[in-house]
Amino acid sequence: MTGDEQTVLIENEGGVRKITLNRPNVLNALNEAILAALTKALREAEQDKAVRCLVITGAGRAFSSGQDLADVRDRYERNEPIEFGSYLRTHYNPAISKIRTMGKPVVASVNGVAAGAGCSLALVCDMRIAAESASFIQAFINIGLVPDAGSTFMLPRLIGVARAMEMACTGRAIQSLEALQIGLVNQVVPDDRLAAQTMQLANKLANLPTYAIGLTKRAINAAWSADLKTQLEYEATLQSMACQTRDHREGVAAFIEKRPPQFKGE
Ligand code: T3D
Repeated sequence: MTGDEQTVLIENEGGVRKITLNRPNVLNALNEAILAALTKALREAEQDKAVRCLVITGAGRAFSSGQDLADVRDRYERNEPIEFGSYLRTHYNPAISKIRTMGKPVVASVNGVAAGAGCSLALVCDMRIAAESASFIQAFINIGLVPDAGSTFMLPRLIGVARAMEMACTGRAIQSLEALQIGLVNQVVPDDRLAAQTMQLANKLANLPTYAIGLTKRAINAAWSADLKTQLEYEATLQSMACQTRDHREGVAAFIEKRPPQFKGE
C-alpha cells in the first residue's frame, strides 16, 4: 500500500468520485503526505472524464482538524521550524486552487469538526452538506495564526464580514444548525443519513450537464470581483460556449419530446 492510499481513500460510484481524508486518529489532521495525496487525487479527478462530481469527506468522527500540530511541534523541537508562507504555497494552495477552478462540482460532506485549514477546505468546496454533529472552527487564532488556505476569501463571501470577523477573531465553534442559518452550509442532515444524502446530491450533480456546471462555477467565481458590465459580457462569452454542447441540444430536445434528458457532461 502506498502512502497516498493510506492517507486518502478513493472510491467511485457512477460519475461520483469520493475522496476520504484518512488519518482518523488525529481527526484527519493535515500533513505533507495527506496534502500531497489530496492534491494528486484532485488532479486525477479533474482529468478523468468519467468523474462528474467530487465528494470530499473525513474518516472517523471528524472532517479535518487542520494543520497537524504534532508535526509542527516536532519540527520546533528539532529546531527546524516550518516557514509557514512557503509551506502554504507548496502544500495547501495547489489543492485549494484546484477545487475552486476545476470545471466539476465539489461537495464537502462534513461528517464532524472542521477546524483551521480543515475548515478552509470545507469552505472552498462548491457546496457543503453537514451532519448534525458537525462544527466549524476558525482555530487559527487559538494558536496565534491568521486564517489561511482560502478562509479569508471564502468566509466573508459566504457569511458576510461581521460574522467572518467574529469566527476568525474569536475561534468560536459554529455548530451545524447555526452554520445552516448563516449560510455556511447548504444542508444539515442526521449523522446516520449523511453518507446517503451526500450521494443523493452528488449523483444528481453527476447526471447534470457537467460542462455547463463548470462554466457556471467560473461565472459565479468571477462575479465576486467584477462590475455588472464586465459580468454581462462574461456571461455572454460563456453562453456562447455552453450553447455549442451536446448537452444543450439534448436538454432542448428532451423538453420538446416531454422525456427526461440524458446528459453526458459534454
Ligand atoms: O503552513 C502552515 O502549516 C500553517 C497552517 C495552518 C493551518 C491550520 O490549520 S492552523 C489550525 C490547526 N488546527 C487546530 O488548531 C485545531 C486543533 N484541534 C482542536 O482544537 C481539537 O482537536 C478539535 C476542536 C478539532 C477537536 O476537539 P476534540 O475534543 O473533539 O478532540 P481532541 O481530543 O482534541 O483530539 C483527538 C485527537 O486528535 C487527540 O489525540 P490523542 O489525545 O487522542 O492522542 C489530538 O491531539 C489529535 N488532534 C486533534 N487535532 C489535531 C490533532 N493532532 C495533530 N494536529 C491537530 N490539528
